[in-house]
Amino acid sequence: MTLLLHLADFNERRWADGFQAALPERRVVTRADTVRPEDVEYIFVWKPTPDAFDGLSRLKAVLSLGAGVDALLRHPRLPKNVPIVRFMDEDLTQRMSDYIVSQVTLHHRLGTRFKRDQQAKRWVQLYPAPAWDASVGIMGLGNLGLDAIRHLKVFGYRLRGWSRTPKAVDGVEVFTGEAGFDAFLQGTDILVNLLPLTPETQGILNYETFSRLKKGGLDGEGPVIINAGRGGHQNEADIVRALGDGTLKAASLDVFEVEPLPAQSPLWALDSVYITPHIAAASSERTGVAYFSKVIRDFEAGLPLPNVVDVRRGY
Ligand code: NDP
Ligand code: OXD
Repeated sequence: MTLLLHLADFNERRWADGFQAALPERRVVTRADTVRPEDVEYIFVWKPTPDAFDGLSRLKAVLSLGAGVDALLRHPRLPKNVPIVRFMDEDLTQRMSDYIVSQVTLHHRLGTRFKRDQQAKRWVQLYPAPAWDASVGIMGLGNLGLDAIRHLKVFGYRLRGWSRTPKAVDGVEVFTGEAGFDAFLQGTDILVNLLPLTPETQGILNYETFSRLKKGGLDGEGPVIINAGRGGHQNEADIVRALGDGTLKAASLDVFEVEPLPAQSPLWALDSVYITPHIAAASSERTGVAYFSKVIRDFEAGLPLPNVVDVRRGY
């Protein structure tokens, strides 16, 4: 069995050494090694090049380093009928919840307002309302959305959630699909995006969405958005416009339409925007190797593949 690593932006050799140690009985190769494509049974990918899958005629599974598979599903030569296993693990999930909690608490405690006061050397004792006065709306109630909710609950926030199919989540007011979107937005002060990028969710963070959010919450400093999904969810021109006319008061953005965010983007200069370079939840080498080695070992032993992407649904 040969496992081929195809990782842009990552040190393929180091990951390969990790896999080789975890799977000593298998052959683990990188793009720098010589390999016959027909020998490859598993490919572990991040940002595959156009020829990444060429000649891989005996592929058993595509293993995605990313938890989000939008780019992979758009690959023009992605093999059909080969299952795709996406990364899902505690370490990545915890990091994402850390990010969400840090940004929600920043905005609830009026971070932008006090930053501006500091810059102006202004001492104004505005006391932020308690957490239960702030309503946090999570778009996407999957692995990451539900874990963020679990962490936010401890702080006492009023929680709302939005998903494609109906679900019950303890302590959370849940809204479903197109029909529930407006009501979901109308009661939300802090909008958190943890959706996968699909044709249905592309561009969902737009001016129309922002203008439907609850007005005047967070002591008059809301509404705000936090996007840790994908850059394709947001219309950046609309974010700039909404921040300019007060429809939005602040935005935390981890992902962008174009990454790296171009130097000429107006977002860089806005003091109500909190930019991080797509680092909300990295996949760690240690947990990634452990997770995918187990996936391969279990599958070879006859167990089903976990976390298989539903290609028709797009996530
Ligand atoms: P999941 O697949 O576990 O959950 C997706 C959720 O989104 C589900 O609740 C699903 O609804 C909901 N959803 C999908 N389509 C729609 C729709 N059209 N309308 C309403 N709800 C919808 O994904 P994860 O939680 O694991 O990950 C979410 C995304 O986070 C990833 O796809 C990736 O893009 C992003 N991500 C970003 C990272 C970063 O560093 N910034 C790191 C890791 C992931 P239902 O439950 O009904 O199916
Ligand atoms: C992911 C990511 O999808 O890092 O895992 O964005």
